[in-house]
Amino acid sequence: MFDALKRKAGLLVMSAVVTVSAHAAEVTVSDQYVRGLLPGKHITAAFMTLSNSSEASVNLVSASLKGAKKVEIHTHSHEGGVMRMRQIEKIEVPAKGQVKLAPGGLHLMIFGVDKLADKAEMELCFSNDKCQAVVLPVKSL
Ligand SMILES: [Cu+2]
Repeated sequence: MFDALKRKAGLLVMSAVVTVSAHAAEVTVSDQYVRGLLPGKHITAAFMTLSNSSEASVNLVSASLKGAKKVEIHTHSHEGGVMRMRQIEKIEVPAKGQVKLAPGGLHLMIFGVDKLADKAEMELCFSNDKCQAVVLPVKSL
């Protein structure tokens, strides 16, 4: 009887832990980098892969970079044969899927940055009200 109770308590604890970890980190960031500033420029862009391990899609809704005035979510689209950038409200990270931010496609446009060291600190905020800090190496082209 006592053993059975202990086993049951153990199972309850285990399932609680699993639930907590499933909610903790839904989006993971990989392959992230910021493009180094060109001489005299104050605008650059950040790229990364966002992976969602949860059963529900999550949107990236905002980002900020330490030392920069603002960060906008951008995409590229073809308009009359010309590639143009435009601002969008969010990037959807599909359930159990991933989305790549890469040159020529989705990116985080960084405005008003005077200098970049070899690493940049960014904060990403998601539609589930969670924000996470990401360190991005700076890559010069
Ligand atoms: Cu852009």
